[in-house]
Amino acid sequence: MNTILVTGALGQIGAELVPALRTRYGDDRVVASDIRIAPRERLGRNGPFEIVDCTDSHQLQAVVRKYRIDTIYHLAALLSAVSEQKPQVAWEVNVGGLYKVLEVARQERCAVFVPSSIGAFGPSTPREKTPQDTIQRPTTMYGVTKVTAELLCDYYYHRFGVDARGLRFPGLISYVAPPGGGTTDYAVEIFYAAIRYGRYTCFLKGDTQLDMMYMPDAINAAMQLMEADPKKLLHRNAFNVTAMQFTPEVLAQELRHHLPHFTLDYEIDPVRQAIADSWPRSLDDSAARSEWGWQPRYDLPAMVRDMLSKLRTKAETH
Ligand code: NAD
Ligand code: AKB
Repeated sequence: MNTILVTGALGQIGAELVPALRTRYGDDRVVASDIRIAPRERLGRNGPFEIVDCTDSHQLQAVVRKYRIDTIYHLAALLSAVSEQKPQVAWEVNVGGLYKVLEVARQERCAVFVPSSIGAFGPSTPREKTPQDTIQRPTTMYGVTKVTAELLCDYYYHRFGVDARGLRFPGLISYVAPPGGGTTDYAVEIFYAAIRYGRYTCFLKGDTQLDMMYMPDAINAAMQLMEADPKKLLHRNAFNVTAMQFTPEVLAQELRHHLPHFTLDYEIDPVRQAIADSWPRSLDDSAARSEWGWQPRYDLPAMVRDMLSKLRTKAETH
């Protein structure tokens, strides 16, 4: 029976992963944790919540022992744009924190889920249909930490037998919690602005194509990988996964099917544009499909339809 700790649980992914894990395994078997205090209406209500700084091994170990944790979903990290603003902190949290988590997992015999990102690739990586195994020379601190994290997870599996698994997520689109400071955040902000103001000013150029995924698919992917038969996993860690590719212009066109007067203009942020220009335009996720049956449910039209409907319901109930 799984007893799970989620670090960074108050972020964009954790806000939806924790309820999904609690539905599957039971409220008391999923301990949400973050360096911040949970807002009253959020995760603490239906199950345990603990303050845990992932860079503090004593805090990690105490919680793992207190609840007899056997699986850690390690979400605590700084995203790409914030990592460029604070590269030293990004290294400390993204690499230092992961190292502490893997050490506790080794000592307490836990499995670990670690999300990587399309940010683990760089300008010398093939940008179209980026293969599972290819050149990884990222030029951002976020990317440097993600490649390091992928290597550390592989090392802990091969050297110590820690069952560390992971996915390279594309940009994630969701309506429960706001994104935490990434390059793909425009693809979430645009929905709030479209509904509220009928217009959005985008910080990436209109023809910047990136891989994207709707959050329900991302949550399913993480849980499905952690439940996958280990004998079938040739890679185990850092699987490419994707669901759709679009540019800001293409997303705006799709939004106009529902909001015909929506307008999009641009104020380019050179830092985030440079990050986006160094990332793949599309991923090849055939290894995930063949090794553990990955298949997304939402394409662009289905995602846009569902986002607009969920955000309208959210606006009516607040
Ligand atoms: P987020 O920024 O929304 O949330 C991260 C959470 O970590 C925050 O709640 C923050 O308070 C917490 N945190 C920060 N420092 C901490 C520390 N020292 N100890 C404990 N908690 C700390 O991030 P997210 O979008 O939920 O992403 C989670 C993971 O998924 C990250 O590894 C990220 O790189 C990866 N990822 C996310 C996306 C995406 O589009 N959201 C895409 C690819 C990969
Ligand atoms: C970011 O833009 O930093 C994240 C990611 C793709 O890793 N959304």
